[in-house]
Amino acid sequence: MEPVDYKILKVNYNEGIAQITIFRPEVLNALNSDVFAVLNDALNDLSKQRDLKVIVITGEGKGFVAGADISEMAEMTEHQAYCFAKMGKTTFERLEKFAVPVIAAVNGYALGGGLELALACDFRIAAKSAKFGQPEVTLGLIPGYAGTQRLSRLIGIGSALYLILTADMITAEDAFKMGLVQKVVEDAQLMEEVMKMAKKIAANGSPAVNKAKEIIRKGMEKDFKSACKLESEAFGKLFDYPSTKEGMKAFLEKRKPNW
Ligand code: CO8
Repeated sequence: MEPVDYKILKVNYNEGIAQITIFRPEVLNALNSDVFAVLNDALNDLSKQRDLKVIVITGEGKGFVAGADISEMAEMTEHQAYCFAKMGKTTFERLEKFAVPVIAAVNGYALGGGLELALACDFRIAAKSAKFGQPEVTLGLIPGYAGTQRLSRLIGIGSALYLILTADMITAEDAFKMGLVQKVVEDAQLMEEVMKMAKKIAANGSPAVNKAKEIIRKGMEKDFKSACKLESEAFGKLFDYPSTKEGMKAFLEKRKPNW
């Protein structure tokens, strides 16, 4: 797939790894309706790429995403605010359910809707100088892209309440200690480290990787017994894929799998 330049969002594609960069550095990549529209276009295009393995999302400049666009929200009516929240929620849910893993490469401010975007990704790798927070209550708002729900499920109710009620902005190291990010790296190494990780994932059997994501996510919405049943069904289904046999055959023949 050729690089796509939507002006406010750019997509680069290389060997099954798509890098989506939100590109509104002048407002720290704040999310407005146009960003959601092109992000959906980009996801439509990517869903047609048969060799797609991993998506990486990042932001241009010193922000990952500093939240929903306050200048657009400030003028909204109740109905417009409802529709704006719904558009963001639907888009983030799409990322969460996307067939391949989605990694957030958090290069800078991940605030409000920006943190909610990172939460909808499968995991988060942060640059050392990145900052995290849910400042909505300082604006008289609450998180509106499922942040109240995803944050508490990810880091526990106490830490989620602390972050949302105080609106404290925390460092990448503190976010790591809370389990909000999975790894912190030097700023200059962020994309290199994330791409290394993406390549590692891409080198694994992709039906297995994608099934694991699907089952972990679906299982979180079920009780333990039903979730384990889902896992058994998925485990069985994988044996319909040639890559499953190839992975085990390659091990036994002491060679790399030829997926
Ligand atoms: N929306 C619009 N513009 C923004 C945003 C934003 N979220 N964040 C930053 N900007 C703009 C600034 O206004 C500034 O523009 P200008 O140059 O024209 O003055 C430019 O980006 C650069 O920002 P700063 O000069 O403020 O940069 P600093 O380095 O001094 O400060 C901060 C960086 C601390 C990140 C600061 O910009 C800030 O506090 N930003 C707002 C963060 C925030 O409150 N985010 C939450 C927004 S609310 C939200 O996300 C709700 C999500 C759910 C919505 C549900 C749908 C209705």
